[in-house]
Amino acid sequence: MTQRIVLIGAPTDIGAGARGASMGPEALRVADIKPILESHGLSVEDHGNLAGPTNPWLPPVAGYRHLAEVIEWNRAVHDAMLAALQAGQLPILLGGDHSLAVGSISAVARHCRAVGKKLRVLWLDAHADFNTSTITPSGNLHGMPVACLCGHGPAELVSMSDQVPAIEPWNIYQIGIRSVDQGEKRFVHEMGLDVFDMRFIDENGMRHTMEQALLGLDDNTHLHVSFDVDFLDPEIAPGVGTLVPGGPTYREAQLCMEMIADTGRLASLDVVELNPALDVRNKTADLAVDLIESLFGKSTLMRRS
Ligand code: 6HN
Ligand code: MN
Ligand code: MN
Ligand code: MN
Repeated sequence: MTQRIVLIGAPTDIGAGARGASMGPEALRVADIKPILESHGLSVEDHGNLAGPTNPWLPPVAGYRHLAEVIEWNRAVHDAMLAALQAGQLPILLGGDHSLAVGSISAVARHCRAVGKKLRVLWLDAHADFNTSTITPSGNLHGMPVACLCGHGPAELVSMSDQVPAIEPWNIYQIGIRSVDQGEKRFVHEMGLDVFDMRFIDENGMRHTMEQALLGLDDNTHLHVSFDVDFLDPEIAPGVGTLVPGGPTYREAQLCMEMIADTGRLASLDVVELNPALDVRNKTADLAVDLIESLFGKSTLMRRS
């Protein structure tokens, strides 16, 4: 059966600390995400962009910046992702900043419970995104989606799925982490998240890291990948708002995507935090699309099976 991919654009930087991720969906289209995936025999429908409030660019209030607007955007994302999943499609969320993963993964978790599937989330990111209003250094909600999904955050975001918490911490595996705030670090340990940080990848290699992160997947597992483009080393991916040195190289990132593709379990995807205002001739968008190609099995064409 051909996978039917649906592209869902969410052009907003409402949860970020820099403006510009709102242009992410268009940059990915300019990088030919649709024809490139189609060139591998995949069926791809572009549903265009969701609508939501503009960015008022105000300071945080009670530990949250733009909370009302973040909630509104996430409701739109949740509904669009859920509709695609219910139609048997494979949704790709074109962000937008990473706060949108609350709506996206809340919908995926809701769908998995409805159809009796197990959920595994791979969180590819330089950051743990596990802050709360009391420990955040910035008030930016893109630093909080994982905490929200695990039940810690504003009620409207925490209760976006059919159940609180939307996901259990042991269903989420973080890869590439290298920038975690002080209070956030304690909270990550307390909640028992599986974190494959850059130290782990340095010591064990990407291959062993991915073998661990993909261990135990079966026919009944829905694999969701939340791909924050700042996962990648800034040398190869400058077009993001929060550059953290020491990320995966081009080859390491390719291997990560290829090993996910090999499982055949990928069922939904977020591509977030791409910031064209900070990019160089759309190079980071081109790279993101190149990696997404691998995520959908490009390299298997070069191998004998
Ligand atoms: N992202 N930990 C920092 C904060 O402000 O909470 C950075 C978060 C970055 C979030 O890149 O998705
Ligand atoms: Mn992130
Ligand atoms: Mn990040
Ligand atoms: Mn390519």
